[in-house]
Amino acid sequence: MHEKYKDHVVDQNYSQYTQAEHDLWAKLFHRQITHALIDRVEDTFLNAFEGLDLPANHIPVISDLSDHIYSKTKWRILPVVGLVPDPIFFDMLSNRVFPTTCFLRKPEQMDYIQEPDMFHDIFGHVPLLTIPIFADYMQAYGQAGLSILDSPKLKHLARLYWYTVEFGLINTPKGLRTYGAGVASSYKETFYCLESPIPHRLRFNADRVMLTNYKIDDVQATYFVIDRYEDLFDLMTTDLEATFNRLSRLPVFNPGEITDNDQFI
Ligand code: HBI
Ligand code: FE
Repeated sequence: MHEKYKDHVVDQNYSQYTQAEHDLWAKLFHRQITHALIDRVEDTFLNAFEGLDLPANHIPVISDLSDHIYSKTKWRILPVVGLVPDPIFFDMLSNRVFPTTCFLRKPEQMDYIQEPDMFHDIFGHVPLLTIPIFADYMQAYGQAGLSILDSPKLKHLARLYWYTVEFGLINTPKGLRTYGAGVASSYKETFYCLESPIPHRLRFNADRVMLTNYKIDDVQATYFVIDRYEDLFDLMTTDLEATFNRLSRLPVFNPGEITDNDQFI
């Protein structure tokens, strides 16, 4: 089945990594686990992260990690060069395959990198793939995308991905927490998304999220808060075609815009 992705999948070529890159992985890793994750990421994410037993002091071997993930939720990760085209991305997700980059950011990008590198993909996305309900959501998300690939409606799904998989917040008995891969792998944003008075934090509303644009080059102006991961999976089981048709007739919102119907957290 992975044959069909052969034009996008590369060999990790583990020997390519320099000691300086392994050391940078270790620095990024230790900074997140000592200062950022505790009391900021949601417990299921934290348990999933700990269950992965990722190497702290050197870059992981993607194929070994993939076998570990497969044993948990039948997801696989395959090394790619960078962002893969949407049709491939959605097809991969629909087959429980996640494309992970295999380059590491430069030291000067330690605090922020715009495109996903392997620290973002492995430290941020991989734990989510081992949480059963989230693993199911990711596959259902991929299947939803396959059905609308060639239409502008794909923007609705891209916004949903951005405000949940990448930068989602969740209410928990212990208070507001994050679960997004983009947050969990970012030192600055792990604090910012929960503690800064600047961004808006709104109750998750599917229409509102799928109509809200986002900036890819900075922290979020708005975060959306869910109550349960099941709510995301359930959304994928609704009549999305009808939803996208309805949304395509409605105006979109700017990243930091607020409306009368917004419920602030
Ligand atoms: N490719 N490797 C990779 N990783 C992503 O997160 C990714 C992608 N291609 C497309 C994409 N994300 C976005 O279009 C999503 O919003 C769907
Ligand atoms: Fe990502």
